[in-house]
Amino acid sequence: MTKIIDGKSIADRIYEELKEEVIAIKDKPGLAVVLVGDDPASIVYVRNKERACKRLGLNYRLLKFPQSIGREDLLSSIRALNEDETINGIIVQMPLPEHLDAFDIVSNIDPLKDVDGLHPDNLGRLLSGKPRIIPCTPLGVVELLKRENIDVKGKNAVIVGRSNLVGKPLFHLLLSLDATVTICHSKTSDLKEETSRADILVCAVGAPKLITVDMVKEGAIVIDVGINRVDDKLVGDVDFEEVKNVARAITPVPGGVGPMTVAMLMKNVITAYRLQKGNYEHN
Ligand code: BQF
Repeated sequence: MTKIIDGKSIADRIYEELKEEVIAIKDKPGLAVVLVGDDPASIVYVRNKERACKRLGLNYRLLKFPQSIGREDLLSSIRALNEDETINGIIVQMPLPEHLDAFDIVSNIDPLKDVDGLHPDNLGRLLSGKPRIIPCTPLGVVELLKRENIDVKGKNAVIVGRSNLVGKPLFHLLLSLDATVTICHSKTSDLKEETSRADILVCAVGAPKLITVDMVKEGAIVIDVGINRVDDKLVGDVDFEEVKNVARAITPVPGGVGPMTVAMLMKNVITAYRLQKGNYEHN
């Protein structure tokens, strides 16, 4: 029988664990979220992060800027957050408007406060096998596998999607866990051939029903990172109703990887707080 992996209830358990960690900390760690523009999906994500902070008793600050904000104005507010001792984590909500370069903006966050783990220092450390702050979604995926007792060592892990946010960091995380890892993307010549070999298949593209049942090996673990709005409903990148009949385990959308991403952000805020206090016991 197929296991439907309940990301929401695993995230709930993580919140209970993190609550204990927050209680043990003398002051309240704080997260600042920088939101540019008013993309409706971004507004939902930002609200989820605020709720998670409230749940754990973390300080939360939202900085909202118009779509038209210039680079210098945005950077000066980020520099102020870098200097603010009540703020331990800073995230810039993605996507940014066209005229702003995400790499450039994120490179100006203090790497010890970069709780999305996207600063080049943090990405470089992950690639070197010495991670400090790991991007939330990839961290959520491996935490989900760990808590479901899914061993990745020696397995064929196939990732569809090569973004800096998900595919590339996840490649390094799974590699460090001794999986044999393949990344597929829009120019992959035979996607079905690649995905059919996967013991663990992760899809992070943003294309509804990209992964159909004929592309999945019987007994595979299927992790759906995609979030797409179709007819006012959220769906992943995997044709869930079909694929669930052949997979050994599969994550639903919503309620799979999404809640884990937000829980891992909270974990990263606590990690960042400790790094700033000079306590290097983390992850
Ligand atoms: C759920 C994100 C793409 C691009 C930028 C719970 C979230 C989503 C889904 C959430 C995401 C995705 C976030 C569910 C934050 C995850 O129940 O399935 C939570 O809030 N996410 C983001 O901040 O930026 C994104 C996806």
